[in-house]
Amino acid sequence: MTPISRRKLIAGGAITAAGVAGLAAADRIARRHGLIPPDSGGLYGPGETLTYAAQRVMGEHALAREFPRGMISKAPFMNEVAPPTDAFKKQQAAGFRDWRLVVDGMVEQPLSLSVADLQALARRNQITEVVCEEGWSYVAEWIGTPLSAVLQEAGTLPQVRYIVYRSIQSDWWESIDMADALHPQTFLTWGMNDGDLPVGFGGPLRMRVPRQLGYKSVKYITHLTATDSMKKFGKGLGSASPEGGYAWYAGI
Ligand SMILES: Nc1nc2c(c(=O)[nH]1)N[C@H]1C(S)=C(S)[C@@H](COP(=O)(O)O)O[C@H]1N2
Ligand SMILES: [Mo]
Repeated sequence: MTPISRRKLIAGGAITAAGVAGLAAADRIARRHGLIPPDSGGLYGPGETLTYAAQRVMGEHALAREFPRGMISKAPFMNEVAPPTDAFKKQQAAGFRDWRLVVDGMVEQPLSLSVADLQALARRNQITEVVCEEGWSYVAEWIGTPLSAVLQEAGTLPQVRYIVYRSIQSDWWESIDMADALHPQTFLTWGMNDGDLPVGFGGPLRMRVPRQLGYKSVKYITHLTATDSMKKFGKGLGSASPEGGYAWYAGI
């Protein structure tokens, strides 16, 4: 991605000018620099492009807020998910020994990793907030393997622009751009608050993208795909969220 200065964006009117003219200018500048989200063609396209481009220009490397240990929520809100299938329960009974994360697409070396493989690769922790678009949030410690370590292991090709991640729930899949995929706080999480990641919170493996809304933090991750285009995934809008009316880019 071409680095573009904040000044250039302001000069182009993206930040200062409100309204349709501003949006059109932002759209032009964003296109020139490749800062177009996959859902830019939809109803809210120009707005989505403005949000994404402005966030990327001003804060590609910004960190999500981390909290002191004393602020970890005592009763974190567990969002309801579909009841686990028999196949999942069988895996759970076996301690998720057979759980595999497949890494494929535009990589030098496709991978199939167990949770233990991930733990051996790298382990980090962060105390960050899950923020749901419905208005609630909680703080927890997340322990996991930075996604960047997995991508480095697989060797993503230079033309890769997005990492697609899928779960055992076919309607819960997402993608992020490389700025978020390589961001130090983006984790494949297998631990929470000093223990294993509970099933209700996405165990044995959950994506944590603390710079975006909770729906980007998909539970029960099984599959990563590196790609240069989102056109061939689902309806081509980047993830399941825009198909249901939510933004692909959900920065907070
Ligand atoms: N596989 C899967 N991942 C999911 C969801 C889901 O229903 N299924 N819900 C998402 C939404 S909308 C939010 S806000 C968070 C909620 O996380 P929590 O259960 O830890 O509170 O998980 C996200 N990840
Ligand atoms: Mo949510």
